[in-house]
Amino acid sequence: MIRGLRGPVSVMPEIVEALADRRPVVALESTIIAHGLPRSVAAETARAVEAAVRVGGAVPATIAVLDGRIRIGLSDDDLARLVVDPPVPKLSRRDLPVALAIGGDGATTVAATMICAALAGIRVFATGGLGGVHRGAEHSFDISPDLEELARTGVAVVCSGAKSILDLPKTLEYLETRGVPVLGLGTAIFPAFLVQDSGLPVSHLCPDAEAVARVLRMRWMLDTNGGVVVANPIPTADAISADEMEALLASVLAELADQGITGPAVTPFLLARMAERSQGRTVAANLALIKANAAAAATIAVAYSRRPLEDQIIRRQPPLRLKPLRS
Ligand code: PSU
Ligand code: MN
Repeated sequence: MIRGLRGPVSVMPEIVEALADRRPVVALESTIIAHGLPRSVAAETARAVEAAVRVGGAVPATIAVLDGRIRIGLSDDDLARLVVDPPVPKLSRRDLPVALAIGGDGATTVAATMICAALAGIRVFATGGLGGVHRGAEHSFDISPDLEELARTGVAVVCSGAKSILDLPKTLEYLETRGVPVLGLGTAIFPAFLVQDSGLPVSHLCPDAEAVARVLRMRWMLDTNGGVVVANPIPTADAISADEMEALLASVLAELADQGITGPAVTPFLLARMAERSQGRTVAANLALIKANAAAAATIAVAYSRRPLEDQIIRRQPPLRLKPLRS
C-alpha cells in the first residue's frame, strides 16, 4: 500500500516496493497499446517496452483503467483486455473520472497516464509521441490535453517529440507559454516522431540522462506542479525521411477530411492509415522509437533516483507539526 493513495487505484506489489525503496520506476501508457498499434503486435510490444525499462535498471509500470480502477502494473490477462475489437475507450483527463465512476475499462493517453503516475509518485514516463496542437486548430480548437497536463502535473515525459501531422511550431509555442521545458536528449532539434528532425529547436539540449535529472530536480524544487518534455529522436536506422512523411501525410490528411473524422478519433485513424500506406514501415519505426524511449527513460529514472546528499538530508527531516493556537 502506498501511503496517501486512496480510492480506486491498484498498484502491483513490485512497483509498490520499488517506490517505497525510492528505486527507479518508469510509467508507460496504454493508448498506444489499445489504439496506436496493430492488434497483432500490441501486447507483445507492451511487454518488450517493459523489458527495455528493466534492462535500463528501472521497474516498468504500465497504466490503464480496468473495472473502474486505475491499474498501475498490468498482468498478461490485463493487457489482453486492452487489445480488443472494438477498442476500449481512450481516456484523457476529462474521461478519467467518468470511467472510474461507471466501472469501465479504458486506455490512458499521455495526459491521463501523467495523472495516474503522479498519484503513485512516479516521476518519469516513457511514450512514443506527444499529442499537440492539431493543424487547423485556429478553426477546430483541437489541442491535445497532453499539453495542458504537462503544464500542471509533475511528471517528465520521454518521447520522440510529436507527429508531423500536428502543427509543431504551435505545439512548441503552447509549451513555452505554459512554462514547460522541452529538453533534447543529445539533440538541439525537436524530433517529429517517426522523423528525426522537425527543423525546430528544443528549449535546451541535455547531453545525457544525468543532465536531464538535474533539470528535473530544479523544476520540482521551484514548483512541484508541471512536467517536462524529454525529446529523444527515433534511432537513425528506423527513421522515416521528412520527404516520405510529407507524401504519406498529404494522402492521409485528405482522407481524414473526406471522412469528416474529428476529435479523439483523429490520432488513431491517422496512425492506422499511415501504417497501411507505408506497408507497415511506420509501425516498425513506431516500435523502435517506443523501445528506445523506454530505455532512455530508465536511465533518466536511475539518474533521478540517485539524489545528491543535500537533497536527501533535507527530505529526511520530519514534517513540521503545527499546533493549534491557544485562545
Ligand atoms: N501519438 C502517437 N501515438 C499515439 C498517441 C499519440 O504517435 O497512440 C496517443 C497518446 O496516448 C497521446 C494521444 O496522449 O494519442 C493524444 O491524443 P489526442 O490528440 O486526442 O489528445
Ligand atoms: Mn483532441
